[in-house]
Amino acid sequence: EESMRQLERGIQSGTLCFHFENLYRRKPGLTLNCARLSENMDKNRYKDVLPYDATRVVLQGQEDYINASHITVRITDVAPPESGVCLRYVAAQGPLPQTCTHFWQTVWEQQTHTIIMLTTLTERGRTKCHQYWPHPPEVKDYGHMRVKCHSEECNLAYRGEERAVTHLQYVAWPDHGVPDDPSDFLLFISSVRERRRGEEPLMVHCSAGIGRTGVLITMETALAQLDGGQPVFPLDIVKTVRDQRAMMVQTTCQFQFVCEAILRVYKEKQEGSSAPNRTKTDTLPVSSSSHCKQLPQRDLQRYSRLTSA
Ligand code: PTR
Ligand code: PTR
Repeated sequence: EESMRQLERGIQSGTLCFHFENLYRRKPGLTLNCARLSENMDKNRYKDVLPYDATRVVLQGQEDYINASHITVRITDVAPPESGVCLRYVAAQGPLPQTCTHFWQTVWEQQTHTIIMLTTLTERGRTKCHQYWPHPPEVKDYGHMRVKCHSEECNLAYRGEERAVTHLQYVAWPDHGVPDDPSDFLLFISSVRERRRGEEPLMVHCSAGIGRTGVLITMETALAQLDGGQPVFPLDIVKTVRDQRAMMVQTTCQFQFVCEAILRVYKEKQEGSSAPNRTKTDTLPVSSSSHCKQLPQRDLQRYSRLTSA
């Protein structure tokens, strides 16, 4: 496939990374006014990582600001049926103590049933994300939301609707870096892809919501394009995503990692189709969540119950 030959040449010659480094980090002409309002500044974890006004998630009610962006990527033409024509995300920063309520409000209002967390709570002694879910067996209220761990079976006398939310956490990936094992990361992405329900957005966050979150979105998009028999141009994906949230995919290493992972999946697919009886003993991305469970030290899954009063 032509785009894959281009990709391989681009990786080898270094031109892809060169173009990546020359791509704008922020789309010119887009404003960040709401994020910069004085009453909203303490809702931003990093004052240099802000959502565009055009794509920010607007909360219902008076206080409508959260550092989160709607991201939609089109898989063009023929899409794999399970993922729809578009992949939708809400890309967010790791919640702060004062923004946990807004975070759960977003989960509720954007009707997302999956939260993907790509950071740990602390890295090298520094806080990267506030723990926004209750310690079991606690049940905790965040504004009008009540959150409890699914494994705690207690019957809540709480009016209103209840939804199950799955929380997938990848714990082996420090900020500014790349996952320490591409195979594990690809398995993690397969379990993310299994969570797709039509065009419901997935909630994705890390600490700033740009580096690791950008890598995950770029990777899932590329895999959906590969599955749909579409050409894959990683730089175009990054550009599309940066037009919706600035600075997505933060470092050249991260971009290079994505490019190599895409090429690897493509090659493994090709080998797989030319030798259909080959046993897959190595770590191919396969659509089975059971693999995820063999790697308890890398991913965590939590099932939470979210109720709205
Ligand atoms: N100080 C700038 C501002 O907020 O307007 C921040 C900024 C960051 C501006 C990145 C532009 C940026 O894109 P590039 O790195 O491509 O110039
Ligand atoms: N100003 C911070 C820094 O450069 O360290 C912002 C920042 C933090 C940017 C973390 C990206 C970060 O990584 P991620 O988006 O993967 O959490």
